[in-house]
Order: sequence, then structure tokens, then C-alpha cells
Amino acid sequence: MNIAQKLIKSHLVHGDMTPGGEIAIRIDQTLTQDSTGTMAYLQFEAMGIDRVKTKRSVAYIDHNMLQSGSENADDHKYIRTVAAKHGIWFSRPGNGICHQVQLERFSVPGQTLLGSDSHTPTCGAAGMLAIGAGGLDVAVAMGGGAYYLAMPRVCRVYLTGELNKMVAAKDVILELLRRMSVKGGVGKIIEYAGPGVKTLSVPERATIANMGAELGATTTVFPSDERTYEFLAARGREADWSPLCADADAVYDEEVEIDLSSLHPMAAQHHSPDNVAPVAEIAGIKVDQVCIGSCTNSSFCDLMRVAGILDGRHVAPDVSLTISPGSRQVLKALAMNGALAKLVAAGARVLECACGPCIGMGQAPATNAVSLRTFNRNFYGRSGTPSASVYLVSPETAAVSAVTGVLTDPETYGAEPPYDVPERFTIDDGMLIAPPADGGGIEVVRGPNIKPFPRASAPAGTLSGEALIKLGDNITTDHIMPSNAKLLPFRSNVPFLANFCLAPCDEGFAARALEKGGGFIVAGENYGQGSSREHAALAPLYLGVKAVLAKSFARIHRANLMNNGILPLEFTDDADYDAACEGCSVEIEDAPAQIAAAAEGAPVVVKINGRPAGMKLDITPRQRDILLAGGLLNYTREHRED
Ligand code: MIC
Ligand code: SF4
Repeated sequence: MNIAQKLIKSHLVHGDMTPGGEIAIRIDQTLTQDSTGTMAYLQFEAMGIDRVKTKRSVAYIDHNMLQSGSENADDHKYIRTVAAKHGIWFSRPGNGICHQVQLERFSVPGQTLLGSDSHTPTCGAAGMLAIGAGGLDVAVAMGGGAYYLAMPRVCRVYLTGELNKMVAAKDVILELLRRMSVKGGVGKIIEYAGPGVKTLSVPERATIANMGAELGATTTVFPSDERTYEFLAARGREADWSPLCADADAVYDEEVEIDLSSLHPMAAQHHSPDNVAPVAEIAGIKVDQVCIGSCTNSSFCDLMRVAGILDGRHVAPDVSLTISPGSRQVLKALAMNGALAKLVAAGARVLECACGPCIGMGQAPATNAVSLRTFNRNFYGRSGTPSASVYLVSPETAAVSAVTGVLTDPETYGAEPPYDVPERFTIDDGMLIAPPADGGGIEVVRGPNIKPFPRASAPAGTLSGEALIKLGDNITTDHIMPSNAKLLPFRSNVPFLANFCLAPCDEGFAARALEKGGGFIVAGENYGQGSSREHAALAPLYLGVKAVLAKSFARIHRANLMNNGILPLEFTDDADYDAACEGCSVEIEDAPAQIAAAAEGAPVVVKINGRPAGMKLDITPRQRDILLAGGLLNYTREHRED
């Protein structure tokens, strides 16, 4: 067996591991972050379960940190108290980005992790099966429920050679994105193998696993080997290590080979992580801003390389350089070894250990600016400045370009400065709060920003209305439910947020949906790529959207739609998509009967402007029951065993 199969087999509670077939796995650990967490905990509370049933569940505060009004702090208080009440660890604001802290403090090779954030696969770097999902799926897992998914195909990426100086792990994943595209990983687990793997440290593997999310992959896995042991031991966690590797005769559904020695620095140009070009080919572009950090590139090693490059140099006069360390542990280590002083001396604006600019929480670039970021997404508008051109690059490319003021290939910039990795980091878990043994007496504090979330109801009879909008391919969750410094504080307030649903595509969408009493969304390929945010389903639900008619869907968003009772229908004939238009009438006769038949493989008859369109609803019997119950929450309440 390969690693992915071993991890799945050891957690399998349902299904037979045939690619595409439905399986269910037991979840050992969960994580939430604050922008998806409030909703996940409201949903968990609605399930009426006293205490989480996982081995470990952690609630992080890392996204909503601006606190420009009382909303963020209200949400922090709610999450802190609800976590304590239900047996969940709490990572306080300032402790770091969820994926970085989870990897450092809680990753356990061989275990499963489900997180309400699409970059949860980061912990695949330590031999975990780590999957991103919607908040409701995570809430169910916290309650002890299994996680259901389609058995992925396993794609082996065989690494040979070794990275050259100034070429980084980021360049490996950018190369894979260039080859496979943002849809290339859909329905797959990306498993790394080959002699090149042991040349990569766990933080480097984490960069690669993290951005596997941009391929659309279910997750990414690396073996657990001596490098994994080294990583855990340096953090006082050798007891959590166990080996995990693929059998010599393991079989894969697909193979890709990358010779690490052949790679050069790469950049993803706006507005998609797969719009990749070698830095050498596009070098010379004048740069206004450089942002280093995010869950992709904010490890101790990343920032040591940056400090080495900046040592004794200064950022160019026209460049604003920000640095967000991934965790308090990273920041403390940099402070103790003097690297922080080098960053400050070079003119870096050191931000707190949080997502920050990656999710548009501050540091929006100037109009038409060029921003180089070590992050994982450069979707349209995500930086807070729609006219900005955001390039995704390695920390090395970012640091060198910050000094020269133009996009610069770091290979042309001289030797890579060496640095030491401590054999033992100073461990300080003072900002991680363990839950009390009995949370019974804890009062959950709900500020005025916490509003009830919309609840789906079981579909009855014929669904009809208008196509409220017609969209193209690769619509991201940042289009569907934008997140910026103005909107992110309202993640606990769907009625308010819904006013901005699909606004980057059409500002009038929300008002039109409300005026027409709901309707349908028509879209192209890969609808809903990107974030796990359930709000991209909850806002349409609030606006009365009954179904999304698309050519294809991204995995997490498709599940989020179904979990919230919205039908994800797929065109079987592109001509029907071409013929559909905004304002067309849409009718799905006897929806419950058609949903039931779809689970048996029958096509769904959807009339667009009175003309039948070929559509399918690719669902399992369980998904049929979820849709017929009016979403996962209703279904879970109906099926609770205790
Ligand atoms: C993101 O990177 O888009 C986020 C913000 O971390 C999201 C979660 C969210 O929308 O709250 C993700 O990747 O799932
Ligand atoms: Fe935070 Fe950005 Fe990572 Fe999302 S991608 S978890 S916003 S750092």
C-alpha cells in the first residue's frame, strides 16, 4: 500500500477504498480557526453534544485580529468560552497561525486531522492525513462522527535530486501548479516519494503540503521518516513519532516526477496560483510591497533565510516589507538568536503572528501596486486592492526583491547565507489553554455580533425561480463570499455578510436575489475553489439560492453546499450552459423524487427557460438523505445515536 492508503485503511469505518466510491474515516484531531470557527461552534452547539469525542480538538484565533470594532473580540470570547465548555484546547490570539502551531505542537504521524480551513493539509508534512472541510463537517467530527468523502485517487510525486541554493520548497509546489493547474489535484491525494524527499525538512514539506490545496487536492502526504523525528524531537515531542512509508510495491493511480536540481525560482502571477512563470523570465518588474509570512512560508527556517539575506542590507526606498512570523515559538526563537534585530534593522515592518495580509486583514497595497507575497493565494481582490498585481514567490525571492526594489531572481544575488537550526527549541505553551476536565459550569459568552445562522429546510415539491447570475470558470470563494478587513469581522453575522455575496462579480447580486425571493446560480468549471469557508454556502442559503448549476465544483465547496441543503447540479452538456442566461427561468419538478432518483444514477431534469437541460447530481445514498433532510445539521440530529 501507499501512505495514503495506509492512513485511510487504519481509520476506515465505511466503504471499500475504490477510487471515487464513498468512504468514511474516523477523525483523531480537529482544528478550527476563528473566521470559520464561530459558525462551526454554533453548529456544534446546535447538535447538543456536551464534550468533544476526538483525541484532540483545538480552536485557534489567527484570522480576525484587527479588532477595529468590538466584533473580533466578541468572537474571541465566544470561542474561548465555548471551547472550554466542550473540552477543546484554545490557542490565544498572538500564539500563531493555526497550521503552523498545529504542526509544531500537535501533529502526530499516522493520525487524522480535520480542520475548518482549506490549508489543513499542512500537517501532511508530518505524516498525518490532514483534510480541510466545512465547519459543519468539523462540528460533526468533534461530536465523534466520521468524515465522509469520495475515496481519492493517489498521485505520486517522485522527487529526485536536491534543491539548488536560493531555490526553495515554494518553487517545487509552484512548478507542480504550473504543470497540473488549480484543478489538477481534484479528487486526488498527492503523495511525495523518492530520494529527494529526505533532502527536505518538515517545514519545507509543510510549504509543499500547504499549497497542495491550490491544486484542488483532497490532501498531500509525506512519509514520516528521520527528518520527521528530527522535527518533533527539536520540539520535545519525540514520543509522538512513529515511522510511516509506502510499501516497496505500492501502486499509484498517477505519477509525476520532479528533479529538484533542475528547478529555478518561480512566481505565480495575478490572479491565480497556477499562472506560474520562472522569475528569471519576468524579472525586473518594479515592486511596491513585499509581504513575507502566512501558513505557507512563516517557519523558523523561512525567516532565518530572510534574515540572512537582509543582514546588513536595507529595503529599497519604494518598498514596504512586512513580515508575519507563523508562531510565537518562531518569533521567540528569532528574538533569542538575534535574527529579529536583523529584520528590524533592514526596515521590515514586523507584524503579529497571524494570517494578517494573507486574508486582507491590513496591508492592502496601493492602487495598481505590485505586491510580492510568500502566501498561497493571489485571487482577484483578496489583498484588499482589486487593481493590485499580487505575485506568489518564495521567501528568498521576496527578500532579495525587497532589497533591489524589482522582482529579482535570488540565484543571481550571491550565496545563500547559512543558518543554524536549534537542536531543541525553547518550548513555551503559555498561550495554549487546555480545557478543564469538566466544562459544565462554564458560561458561554455571546456578544451582539453572534447572530443565528440560516438553517436549510427539506426541499418540498418543485423548485423554481430565476437564474440570478451567470458566471464563468474558476469562481473562487473569495468571489462568492469576499473576506477583507471590512467583512471578516462579520463571519458570525450571515445576514449582514450576505449583502456582499458575489459582489466582486456583480454588486447587485444580493439585492436581486432578495428581491426575487431567491433562485439559482449558473457557473462554469471548478466553482467554489479556494477556501473552506462555509459562508460561501450560508450566504447564498440566506439569499434563497436553491441550487447551483455548474460545469464542475471544487471539493470542499460542493460538500458545503450539500451540507446546507443547496443542490450542486452539474451540466452534462456544455451547450446547456452556453444557452443559460441571467434572468432565465429555472424549474426542477418534484425535487425530492429527483434527488432520490439521482442517488441511483438517474439524470436530473432541469428546465431552463422551459427547455430540459441535461444535468446530473452525483450523490451517494447518504448525501441523498442529507439533501432530503434539508442539510447535514438536520440529518445529524435525526441520526444521533445517544
Ligand atoms: C483562506 O485562506 O482563504 C482562509 C481564510 O484561511 C480560509 C478560511 C476562511 O475563509 O475563513 C480557508 O482557506 O479555508
Ligand atoms: Fe491564514 Fe492565509 Fe493560511 Fe488562510 S491561507 S490560514 S488566511 S495564513
